[in-house]
Amino acid sequence: MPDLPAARFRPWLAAVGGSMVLLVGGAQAALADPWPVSPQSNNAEIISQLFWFTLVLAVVVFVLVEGLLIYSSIRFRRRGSIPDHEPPQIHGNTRLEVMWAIVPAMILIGLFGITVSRLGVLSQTPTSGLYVTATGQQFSWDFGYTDAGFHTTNDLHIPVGTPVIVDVTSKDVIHSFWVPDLNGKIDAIPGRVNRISFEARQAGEFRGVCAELCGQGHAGMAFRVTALSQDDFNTWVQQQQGTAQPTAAATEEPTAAALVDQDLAAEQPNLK
Ligand SMILES: [Cu+2]
Repeated sequence: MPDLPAARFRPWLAAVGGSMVLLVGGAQAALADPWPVSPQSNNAEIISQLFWFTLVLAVVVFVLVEGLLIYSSIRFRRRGSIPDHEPPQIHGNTRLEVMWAIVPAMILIGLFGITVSRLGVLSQTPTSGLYVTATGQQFSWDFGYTDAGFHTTNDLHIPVGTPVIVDVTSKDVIHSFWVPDLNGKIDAIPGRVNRISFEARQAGEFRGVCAELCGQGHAGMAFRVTALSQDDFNTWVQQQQGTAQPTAAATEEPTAAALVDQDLAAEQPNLK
C-alpha cells in the first residue's frame, strides 16, 4: 500500500468533524422546545405515544440489522490469502426469505393500523367548547374570539379543562398552525376552514409556530398559547372586552397600558 501523506486526510477529517458538530448541535436544537415529548393535552398525548412506540420499534430493528451486519462482517471476513477455489455456491433459503419478507410486512401493517385508529380519534372534534378562529397571514396569526367579540394577534389564551375548537384558515398563502404540546399540525388554506381541537390539562405557556414555509417572514410567525384556569380566563376575556371590573389584584398591579399612560403624563404634564 503506498504511503499517503497525512495532508490528504485533512479535508476528510474536517468534513467528518464538521458533520459531527452539526449533528450534535442539531440534536440539541431538536431537544429544545417545541418538541412533542411533553404533551399537555389529550390529543398531544396520543401523538406522543405513537411517536415513542414507532421510535422504539425502529431502534430495535436498527440494532438487530446493524448488529447482524457487523457480526457477519467480522465473523466471516476473509482470513489469509485469496483461496484459489470457488467458494460454496448457495441458492437461497426459502424459509429465511419468506420470514424476512413477512415479519417486516407484519410490523408495517401493524403500525399502519395503529396510526389509522389514532388518526380517527384525533380527527374527532368535540361538539361543545370554546370556539376560536385562527387566521394566518404573512406574517402573523389573528385569533378571533367570535362569541366574546374581540381579536388578538400572536397571542392565544385558552381555559384549562375545556375543549378548544380552532377553525384555521388563511388570508393569503398556505400556512400551518402547530402547537406541539397541544396537538399536531393543521394547514391554514385560503378559502377553506380546517378544524382542530385540544384540551389543555394544566395552566402554562406553550409555543406555537407556523409549520409551512410561507415567505421571508415565516420564522416570525411564532405565537404564544397561554392556558389559564377557567376563572383567570374569564377575567382575561373581560379585560379584552374592556369591561373588566377593578379587582384587588388589578388595583395593586396596574396594567401595562396604565403604566404607559402614567409615563406619558410624567413626561408631558401638559397632556393632563
Ligand atoms: Cu406562515
